[in-house]
Amino acid sequence: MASEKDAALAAVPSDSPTIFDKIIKKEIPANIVYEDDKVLAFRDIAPQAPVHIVIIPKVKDGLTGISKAEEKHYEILGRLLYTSKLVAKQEGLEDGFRLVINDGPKGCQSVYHLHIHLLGGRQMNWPPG
Ligand code: DGP
Repeated sequence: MASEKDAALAAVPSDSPTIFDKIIKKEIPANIVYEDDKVLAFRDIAPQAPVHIVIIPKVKDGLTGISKAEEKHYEILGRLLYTSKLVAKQEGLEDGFRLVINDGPKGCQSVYHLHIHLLGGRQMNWPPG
């Protein structure tokens, strides 16, 4: 099975629909842990920690990644961060957790629909690889 890095290097940055659109439309199954009218959070298919959740905007609006953010995205960016905190609490991560946003090939991004990774349930290391 290809590594996450291989997947990221093979991914073509574009604004085309991604696998996350299918998850949003419930066309493919996902283990959803939080949903409201603007944000969806579900367990990562390739978890890198005991808790690994992906938090996404339901409408991409050009946000293929954080590098494409514009002023019009202020509200949704805030909601995504705030939802990350809510989900961390829901998951019982009182002792700490990590939020990650990968961007572009060198940032190891493989899905071009902005997402925040919420990782927890183990001791994190620094610096990341
Ligand atoms: P990134 O490498 O930052 O673009 O993260 C994309 C993440 O999306 C990666 O950790 C694996 C996850 N992922 C990809 N496809 C699926 C899927 O079909 N279902 C779920 N639950 N997660 C997926």
